[in-house]
Amino acid sequence: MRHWKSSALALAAAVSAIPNYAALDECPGYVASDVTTSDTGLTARLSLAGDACNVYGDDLQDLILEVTYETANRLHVKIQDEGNEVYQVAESVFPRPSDTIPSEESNLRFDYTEDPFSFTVSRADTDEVLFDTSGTALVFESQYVRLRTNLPLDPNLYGLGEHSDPFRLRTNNYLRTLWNQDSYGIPTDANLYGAQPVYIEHRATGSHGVFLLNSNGMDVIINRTSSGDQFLEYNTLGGVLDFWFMAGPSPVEVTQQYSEVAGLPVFPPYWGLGFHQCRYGYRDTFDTAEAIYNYSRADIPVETFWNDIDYMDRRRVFTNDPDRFPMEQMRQVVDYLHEHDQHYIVMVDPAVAYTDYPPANRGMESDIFLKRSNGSEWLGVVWAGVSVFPDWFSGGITEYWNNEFALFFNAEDGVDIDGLWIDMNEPSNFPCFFPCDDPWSAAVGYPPTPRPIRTPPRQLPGWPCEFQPPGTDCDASAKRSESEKRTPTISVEEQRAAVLPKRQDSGEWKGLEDRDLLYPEYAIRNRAAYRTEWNAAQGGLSNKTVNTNIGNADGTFQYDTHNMYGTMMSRASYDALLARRPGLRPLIISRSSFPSSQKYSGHWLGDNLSNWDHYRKSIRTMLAFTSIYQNAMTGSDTCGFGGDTTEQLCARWAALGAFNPFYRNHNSYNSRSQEFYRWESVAQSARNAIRIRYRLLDYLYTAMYKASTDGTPPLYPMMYLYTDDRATWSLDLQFFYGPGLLVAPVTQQDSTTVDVYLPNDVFYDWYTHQPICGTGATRRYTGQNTTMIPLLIRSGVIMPLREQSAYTTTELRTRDFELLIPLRADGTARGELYLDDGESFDTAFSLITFDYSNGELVIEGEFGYEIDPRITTITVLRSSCASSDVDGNSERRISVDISLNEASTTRFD
Ligand code: MIG
Repeated sequence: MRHWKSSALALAAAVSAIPNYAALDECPGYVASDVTTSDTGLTARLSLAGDACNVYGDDLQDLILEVTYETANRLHVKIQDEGNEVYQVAESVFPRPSDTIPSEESNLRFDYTEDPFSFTVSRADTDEVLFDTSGTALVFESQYVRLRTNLPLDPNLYGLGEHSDPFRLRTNNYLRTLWNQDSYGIPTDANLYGAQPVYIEHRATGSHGVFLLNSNGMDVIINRTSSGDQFLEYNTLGGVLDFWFMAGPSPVEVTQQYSEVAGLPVFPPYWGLGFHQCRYGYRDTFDTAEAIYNYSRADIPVETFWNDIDYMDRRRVFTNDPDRFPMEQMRQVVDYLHEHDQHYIVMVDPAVAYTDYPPANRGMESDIFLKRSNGSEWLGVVWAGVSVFPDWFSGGITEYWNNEFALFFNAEDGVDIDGLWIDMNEPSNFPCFFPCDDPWSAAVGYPPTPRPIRTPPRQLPGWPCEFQPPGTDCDASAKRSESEKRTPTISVEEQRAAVLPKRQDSGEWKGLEDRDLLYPEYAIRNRAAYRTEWNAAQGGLSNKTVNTNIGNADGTFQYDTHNMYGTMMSRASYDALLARRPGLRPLIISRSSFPSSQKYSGHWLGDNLSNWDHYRKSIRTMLAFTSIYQNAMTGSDTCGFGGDTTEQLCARWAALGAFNPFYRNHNSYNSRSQEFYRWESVAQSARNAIRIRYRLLDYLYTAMYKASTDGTPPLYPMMYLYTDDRATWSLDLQFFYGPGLLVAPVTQQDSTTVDVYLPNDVFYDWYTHQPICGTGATRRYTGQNTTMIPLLIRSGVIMPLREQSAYTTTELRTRDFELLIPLRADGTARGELYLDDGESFDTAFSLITFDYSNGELVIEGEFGYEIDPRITTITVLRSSCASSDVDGNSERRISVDISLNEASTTRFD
């Protein structure tokens, strides 16, 4: 421990948002020596070039530079400490690629200057510099690492999440903190639930990407110097500089190249792409069953029903409320859903109630919870009251987590879930005075007294008397609401005394010793730390989370691994779901994320609000996840989570949500009910949009398959498809759903108009099939009432559609196909279709290509999965936008009977 700060200093540090540049200017930088070049890269020693500046910790004397040309389009540059002690992300959590190629085969080139050390990454063919650290000293200290790259003025930068800022980032005075945080209301200019230290820069000459594998808290600053020079600067609280540069040159290629390092997204089961209904506040099984029934009565397809923490007994994970969600009733609901080809999902939180109940007791016996230095469990406060937190690094965690899932989610006598929702895994910890040394007094009120939601139609055991119908035995229910306390294994005094971190194991990559793991001198701008006075006064990193000086079983500390907590929970949960249903692809939706979490879970965008601003923002944040961070299965809470939605907003959002890969209506316990059947216009909008989504479901499924095999994004921001058209570079209110469908929702309240930017290309209206000649200008869509959403078909992309929609995806899979063939000006179009059983790993599949030109449709590919449905209609759309040899615009519908089990060629004259 260097020293403890007075709280006044901590306050000053917490609110100072930017690095002390004057002090950092004194830092000597490094000088390179012992350069060894090989076929595939180079290594060098970097030595501190002068007197240590020790601005935010101690300067490290000797560093090692390692440069590896990994593929033609991927370059790895790593700067780490010579002693191999500085914390690095464990290989077991994030395995690194081991590819190498001869440097002369690379499209990227690494160059360096010895003294002071700096480097550039350039395009090998054009010498264009993409990354350039010259002019600003590298600072590598025990608790602070700074690296700056010069950039062209006003660059087009995307990524660096999770945030709700515009898709194209601001370039002036912009600071993005990466530190996972429970973020109700998803404010802009703030760190949110996940950390995604990757960006894409787009230029007229092409796109490239930069990924920094570092899980420490950091501020990334994009700004200009006083003399107007543009830069991007990493300021981390530790870790090493572990960069991958991706050459692109298209944005799609950049993100594909990124997936080779960070991993490909999970391929969700087919049913997972159906519509999901959820809410916080279904207060019992009857309430849940009623909503399921009301959906079917309103004829709005609902594929999956969800229950939130309401089902738990006093909010304890792996329990059910014996009165409101008794097991036999839960099982009836689940049976009913399964009998109707529908599905069921519930939430699991990481924190386990520190009370005398089996999941806590078993966890304690298996020693899998995070601990203090004195060996006692570290206690925080979450929904269930005083809680302990799983240590995902502990040796017994897989067995523990698998076992809890096997027991509670047992198909024979438990809750037979089909998928999983994981929340609070930043991890979130309720306010407790920091350091959190008396969780019992902080836990007063948790688990919360159930709140009134609506007037109660039936008795609610455990609820206060005033919310019960007449005649309720209030004494009995009051008894059950009293939460039992576990006798703490240590006293409050001992908790207080045990604030020193446990001494870490020595060894590679575990982290330098003697760091201040609670109050690092450089204070990242953690929103929870600086937004409210209380938080500021309490210091930074550990607010609303597990104390950062708590050690993990592998000898690392939360200080270094915090940002990966949710990802490790996703991985453990993925394994647990797989163990209970071997062979079936798990569907998990997680709130927290980090590079590689996409290998295990999809993501919802957290606690947005039911307002127009958040409706609009849902698009840009979704695009960043699906199209940069490789998290294909992403969506926001349709109709909004917090606050009360309105009929108009919910009608619009029902349609927009249908074009999120993950489509779920969810809201908060005290918000007005917003199931789609609650208003006729919303119901109508939802029916329309779901019908379109379902007719296109195989097209989406094919896009998700591709995402999971080669990283092709399932959604395309406009600039991904029209990279040369500058007008597209900043667009984030319209986007492509798959490669061929342009979604352009009305985005303003009380408006029925939307201006859609159409690049120079041929489009067709989805509804009328009328050709629309894009000219690089906006086109106004008027008269769009709240049940409508403008959709345009991009010419050239053949879409396989189901002839009809259905109530469930099981029924949908029996429908025949229509092939929609929107011709380019040159009379050609191509498309793809992936088919399999919809849920198994390593199963028989078909991957079919459709190729249309000169009036001939060629169907080829692999035909491993046999299906009965056939192509029964071909619809060819033709325009005269750019071609003189087509006379007039035309649509041709032809009845056909073409098998999807074999190759064929069909001529249409
Ligand atoms: O502190 O489980 O983002 O979707 O409904 C709130 C209750 C905890 C936050 C999630 C939200 C969920 C809620 N959870």
